[in-house]
Amino acid sequence: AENFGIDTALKTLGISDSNLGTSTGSEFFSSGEEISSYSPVDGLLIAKVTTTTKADYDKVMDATTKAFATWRTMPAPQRGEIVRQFGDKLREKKEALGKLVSYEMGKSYQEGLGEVQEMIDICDFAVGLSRQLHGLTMHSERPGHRMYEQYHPLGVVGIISAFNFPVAVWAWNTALAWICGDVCVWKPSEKTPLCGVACQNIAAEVLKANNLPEGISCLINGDHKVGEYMTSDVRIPLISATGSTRMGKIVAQTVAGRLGKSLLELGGNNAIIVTPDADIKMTVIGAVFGAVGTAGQRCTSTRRLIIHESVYDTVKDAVVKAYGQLRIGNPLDENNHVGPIIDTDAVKMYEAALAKVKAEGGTIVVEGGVLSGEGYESGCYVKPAIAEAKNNFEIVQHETFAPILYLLKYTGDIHDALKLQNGVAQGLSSAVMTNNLREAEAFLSVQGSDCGIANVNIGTSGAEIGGAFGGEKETGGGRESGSDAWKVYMRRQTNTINYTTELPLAQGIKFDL
Ligand code: UN1
Repeated sequence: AENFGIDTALKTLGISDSNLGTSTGSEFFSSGEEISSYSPVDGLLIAKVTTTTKADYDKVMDATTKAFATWRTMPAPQRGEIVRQFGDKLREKKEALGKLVSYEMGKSYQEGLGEVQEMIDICDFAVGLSRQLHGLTMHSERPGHRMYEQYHPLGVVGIISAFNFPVAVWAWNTALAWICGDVCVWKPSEKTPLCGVACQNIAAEVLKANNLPEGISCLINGDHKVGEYMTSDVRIPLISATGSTRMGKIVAQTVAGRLGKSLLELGGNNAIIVTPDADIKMTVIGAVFGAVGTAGQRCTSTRRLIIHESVYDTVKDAVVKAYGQLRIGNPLDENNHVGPIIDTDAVKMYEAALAKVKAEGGTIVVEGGVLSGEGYESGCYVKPAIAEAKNNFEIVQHETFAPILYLLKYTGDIHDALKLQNGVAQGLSSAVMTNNLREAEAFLSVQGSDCGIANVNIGTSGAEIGGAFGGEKETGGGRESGSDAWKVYMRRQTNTINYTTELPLAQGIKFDL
């Protein structure tokens, strides 16, 4: 169906009905079973992709290992030039790709465009970085010696990504890996395989135009069984995996079992602390976008509002009022704020979470529910809900990938709020809303938030690519994207050079022959 220009977008992205599957570059091949990609927007089949068999996978590994041998010898700034062209291609296809993200995954078109913008931003960042892969120079303790460190390409990077950011997370990894001299094998979520195909086509176009070998960017498809080919493969020194904590624990153990490196971006249970000194208007915007943006399916989605008792009713009323204005519907229609969640299994988890919070003694203040009728035929549209709860409820301790916001009340000072905020297993994103300098600094201090991301007067979601993205505890400890996150994609080498005719030993050790 011609749904807000989706057919044209599919054409622009080279998504046809036939033979989409495994790829080491421009051609697709596969002999595995088919995955059908249904849109949560209208429930219709978009296209089918074949899964990667072990034989297909070995073909991919042959191509990518071979590609690495040449790609790693290209000077980093020249690899940066390839990434620059890739960023330009993304600019050209931004609307089409944003539309596909919205249609296959269900987030609003605006957020789909935002996601592609994150890809463009990381390309720009990586281009600059391609001239800044610096190591340090140290002073040797020995005369006539020079000591320094350098960073070399690591090899094949295996990327496992989730449905909620079906294109950006791949780009964060790929753009950095490429300038670092690595080659990539990507397994996108089996819930958003066409986003994978579209990105692979864009990358392949650029690589081909530059006469680069097959295998610099590879695509494999399937569920965790296909992921396991990579996690257990000694030819892949780094696995970068985004997804649930459950998945991360399995990946971490498998990769550690062969002493490989893993970069993990797992679940969050993000809170905004609202203190007596909060700007209520800003709080409402941050909290509502954080809770209902991407229909509550970001790792950084706001799950808990920790509100001081003195402003509790004011904040609650304002947030409830804002929820009353939310329009739920086709995410390609820019009049809507909230699209569907990913599939009907996710709808069941949403319903179970609402039942659980009630059973544990919570009070629903904005009723949830599954929408039906015209425009909601896919069965994936749910109402964003709000419940008053306690931090120690089991369901509150748990990350439910759906638009459910828990209101928690605190008494006392910022440290009491921090106890609640840190009192969960996850440690991704956090925020405080306050105009009080002491509260803000306490929140950021050593006794403050234990998360990888801590914001003041900003919500929990919507991080910029320039910072390192990731979190602590059950979030997995990995850092992607900006700052010095590139270092994990390279191997570090310490070099000491003796330019004398003597061979003095370190630590002054005497060893005369
Ligand atoms: C994720 O949810 O997997 O900060 C990533 C944000 C986005 C990235 C989220 N820039 O919400």
